Amino acid sequence: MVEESKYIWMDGEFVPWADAKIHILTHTLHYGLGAFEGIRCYKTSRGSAIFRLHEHNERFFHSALIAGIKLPFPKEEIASACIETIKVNELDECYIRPLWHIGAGEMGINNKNNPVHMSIAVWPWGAYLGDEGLQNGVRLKVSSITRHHVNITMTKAKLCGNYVNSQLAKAEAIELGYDEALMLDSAGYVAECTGENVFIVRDDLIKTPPLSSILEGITRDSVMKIAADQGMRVREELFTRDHLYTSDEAFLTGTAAELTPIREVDNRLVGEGKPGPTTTELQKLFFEVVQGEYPKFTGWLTYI
Ligand code: PPE
Repeated sequence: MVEESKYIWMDGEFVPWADAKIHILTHTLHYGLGAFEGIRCYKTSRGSAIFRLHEHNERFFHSALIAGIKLPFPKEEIASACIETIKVNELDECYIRPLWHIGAGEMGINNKNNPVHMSIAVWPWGAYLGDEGLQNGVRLKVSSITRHHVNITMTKAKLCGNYVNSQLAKAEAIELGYDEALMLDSAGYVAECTGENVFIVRDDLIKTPPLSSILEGITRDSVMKIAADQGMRVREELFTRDHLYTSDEAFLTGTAAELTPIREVDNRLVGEGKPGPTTTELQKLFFEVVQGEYPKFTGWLTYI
């Protein structure tokens, strides 16, 4: 169960957690067009700080732009509402979930006459794929479900409906006893997981799939920049599942999953079946960055 906080911001007001309800004819509930963000706020030695708030907020508004939806609040107000929501809930570390959705009004596919609502919920959220996964790596199964094609549902928007595809893949992987599903794109190349981007390390070269069919992950971008700053070689390139099987190391990135090592794919050990040196180093640096301990990237933190 999600750990309840005190208040949820809904259309400009703080509503007690238990009262944050919506109507059953909410358009998004029926037809899936809405979008969310996932952001983390970390405790640092100088107080709590939101990691890359500006970039998440930008993507939140881009999701609306892609969907052709006009949002009722300006970007600046949503950024300050994220900060205020953490403050009223008196949390020093949490996950932040902004969401816009289309409300009740008319029924039918046309959404143009229905109101658009915005909300921000926050709650404490530990290691997304478990503490054990974060430390020792997770086990993946290549999914029988193909990841989105760019021209079916556009993959750069974090649309609620896009996660039906993720849920089908996740359920299949969990039922088969794995931690997460690895999804291939419509051409058969490695795309991403149900809620994370994928990286491999091979002969001292770090590779991640290009932005063609995946979500433009903000953690992905952060890790690529941290690696480059460390003088590591990073390249965006399409690769196949067998290239992943035979890589030296592999890991996942995401706001919820942070930087989680991959120890096994389709019952084949990746490298030695435990987090490799590059993964371990990048994970350590990533946590330094989010805690404001890596001087070059302190600009990514918004202190609250
Ligand atoms: N791909 C997908 C499909 C995805 O959902 C996420 C985030 C990422 C990549 C990584 O993006 P970023 O967070 O910007 O690095 N998934 C969010 C949802 C998790 C959930 O279960 O809810 C997240 O990590 O917050």
